[in-house]
Amino acid sequence: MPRVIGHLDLDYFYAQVEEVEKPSLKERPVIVCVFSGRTEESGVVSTANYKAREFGVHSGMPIAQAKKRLEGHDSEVIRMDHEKYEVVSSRIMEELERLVDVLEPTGIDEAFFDLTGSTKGDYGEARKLAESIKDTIMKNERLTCSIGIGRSKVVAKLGSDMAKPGGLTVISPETTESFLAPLDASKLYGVGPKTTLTLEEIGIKTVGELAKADRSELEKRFGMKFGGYLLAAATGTDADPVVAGLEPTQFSRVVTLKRDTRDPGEVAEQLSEGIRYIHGKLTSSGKSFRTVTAIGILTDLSTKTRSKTFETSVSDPTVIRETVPALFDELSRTIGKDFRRAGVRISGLENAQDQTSLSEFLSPTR
Ligand code: DCP
Ligand code: CA
Ligand code: CA
Repeated sequence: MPRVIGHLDLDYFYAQVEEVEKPSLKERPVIVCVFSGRTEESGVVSTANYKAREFGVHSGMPIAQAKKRLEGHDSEVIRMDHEKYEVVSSRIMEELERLVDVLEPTGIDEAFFDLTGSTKGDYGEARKLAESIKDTIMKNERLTCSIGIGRSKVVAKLGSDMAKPGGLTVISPETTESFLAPLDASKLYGVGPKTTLTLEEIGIKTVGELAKADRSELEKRFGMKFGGYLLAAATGTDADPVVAGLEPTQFSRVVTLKRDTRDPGEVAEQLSEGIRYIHGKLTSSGKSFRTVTAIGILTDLSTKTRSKTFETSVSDPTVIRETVPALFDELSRTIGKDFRRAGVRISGLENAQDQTSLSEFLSPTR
């Protein structure tokens, strides 16, 4: 049975999350930026929506340069809010985990998955499943993504790259060779500028040419391991399995407050449901935790945190409810500004084999 491997990548992720929060942005060029703080404009573009990309703006570009390119085009500059994207990302990953046989997240906005078992190697079935995954993400999060399906990770990744934005590329085992052959070898996962140059030196430009290359020649140039990988990648026979994602290391929830406030009680109250969600995650995963963090996003959109770490790991989730107001109380005293958004994170997760009794964490350390 051929393997059925998928790769999913969310489109212009940070910027698309911002568009969902403020739909009028969809009509305008948007750049999400990381400000270094040195001068008002210093920093880089983290990502840009496709409207902004039309003007040549891209990830990693200095903010000043991006602004120049977007001058007169009614663009929006947004400060990167990593917590926010993390929260959306973990929700999507959890949902995906239910929809596929095995999920291997490889970044904040992407994951490999395996559908071999549930499709019994049927690529028509795989197409339907991939479409329903796209529909689910659209329905739940209003976000578009790109998916590639193929018989190996390398092929699946090429498929999702090619499908960008918003598409689906299904490369069945029968069409893999003809799909790969005309592509530039530099498109293959793991083939950077240096490898591309060396390949060109031995007369290889396309994946088809690489697939026909002499194994010993590749091994001589690139070493046994990477040489072998190149040949496998070029023939769509790289055998790397999809490995279930790492154990979660944290659970978090961030909400936008009904009104800006610095009252810890009011903040804790509005985080009630988020805390309940975290309780649920703790119980269902059988984890205990060491650290509770209060996350405050202020009216100037800066993020401030305050945490408390317990000496022993805690499995009683009511501790979160007790700790959060105190942490927000401390936070609000130091910042002198209102919170616009607020969140809770628990981390230092461990498997809760032995239940820690309440008395054991009554003397917390900082
Ligand atoms: N990112 C970043 N700095 C970079 C590249 C990316 O901060 N140099 C962040 C912002 C992106 C996210 O990581 O939204 C995901 O990166 P991708 O490379 O997948 O790029 P995008 O999702 O933004 O766009 P695409 O539609 O091309 O996938
Ligand atoms: Ca992406
Ligand atoms: Ca990505």
